[in-house]
Amino acid sequence: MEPGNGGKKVTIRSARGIVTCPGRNFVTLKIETDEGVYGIGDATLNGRELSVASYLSDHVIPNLIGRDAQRIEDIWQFLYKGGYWSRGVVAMTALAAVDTALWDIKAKLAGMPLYQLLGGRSRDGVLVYGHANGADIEQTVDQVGAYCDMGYRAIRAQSGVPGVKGAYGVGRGDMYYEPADAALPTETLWDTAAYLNHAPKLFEKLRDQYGPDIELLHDVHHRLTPMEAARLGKSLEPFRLFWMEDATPADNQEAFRLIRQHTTTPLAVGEIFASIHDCRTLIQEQLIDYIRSTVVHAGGITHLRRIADLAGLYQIRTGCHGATDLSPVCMGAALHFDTWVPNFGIQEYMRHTPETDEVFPHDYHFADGYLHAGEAPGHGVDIDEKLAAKYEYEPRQLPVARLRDGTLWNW
Ligand code: GCO
Ligand code: MG
Repeated sequence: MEPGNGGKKVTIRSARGIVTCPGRNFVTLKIETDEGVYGIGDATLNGRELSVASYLSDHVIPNLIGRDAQRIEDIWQFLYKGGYWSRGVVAMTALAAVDTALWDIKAKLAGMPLYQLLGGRSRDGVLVYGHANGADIEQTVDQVGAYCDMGYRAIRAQSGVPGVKGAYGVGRGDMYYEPADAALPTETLWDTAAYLNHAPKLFEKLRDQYGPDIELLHDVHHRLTPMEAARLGKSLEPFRLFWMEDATPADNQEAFRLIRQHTTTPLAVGEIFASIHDCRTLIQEQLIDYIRSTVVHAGGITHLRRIADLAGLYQIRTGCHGATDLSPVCMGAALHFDTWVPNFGIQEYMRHTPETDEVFPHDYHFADGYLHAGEAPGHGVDIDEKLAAKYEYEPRQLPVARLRDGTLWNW
């Protein structure tokens, strides 16, 4: 197939969702064309994987067969407007998978890495942040040191909170963090007072130990009210965080006005957003500094570019979500996006396990605190279907959190 192909139709011949569980569940959409070129997209929604798999097989794939794979925008609009009930995260994750697979195909047909097709390289490497966590401050401080030794220039730090069982972000073991740990939600405890008392001590210790230069990040994970978040932001100002993430639930975007009035600690939000409408106020009122939306949950490359362009008008930078429940396919596509996007901030990089990496061979690599997308045509990630078939789906859901009096809280 010569690049460009003179506008000849490239027909979608077949498409299928592939569910696999190499230690955790992933859903991958594979779209095949009559030219023998195929593309893949991540369709994983942690704890709701089968909902997206059935949305794809029941409602999306029948609409793809026979269409021209090159008509990415038209297919995006067809699936978005044609879905009618458009903006839910299941529909947008399914749409994202289609979009990612079609961009993969188009770049392969053009014979170039996806970032070239988007507009070429804007940076030599993609700054990433790793995840240091520990049962207490001491362990977490040691883990930050281990990530410094691995060459990370930016590190998220999460530690256990005295008296709080199952504090967010503290993994089992020191490398991989996977919160979806049971078929039904694990109940965890939350205690805001204990947390607000504890968090500043962690970052004071980190600055004492590692000095002012290493970039430190923290994820509050939706746990605080706006004024509590303002208080935490103020208490962390002496320790110069790169960002304080998900400080309060962003269902009410205007809540961030309250935080903004009280603290200069940079704010990041958006990993659970499914469309530009979920963050329009946050962006247009400059209530945040980084938008966390990513390829797999926010409508794919096509929609994420629109979010990034809006954010760029307000000097807000990207900070794509990149936890282990986003597959290497999403990571690969995100890295090409990150390599191009002008208002790039940082990319989350939670390493996948060796089993996962085996199922999803890829050409991106880590070096000296940066991830580098490969030069293979497309987004550079594939799926080994035979190997994937060996890992049966396992029912898993994300935890819930309760306060000490039993009140159901934000996890
Ligand atoms: C992050 C996220 C994750 C989520 C997970 C949910 O900042 O990486 O908050 O830790 O909890 O992606 O599936
Ligand atoms: Mg987060």
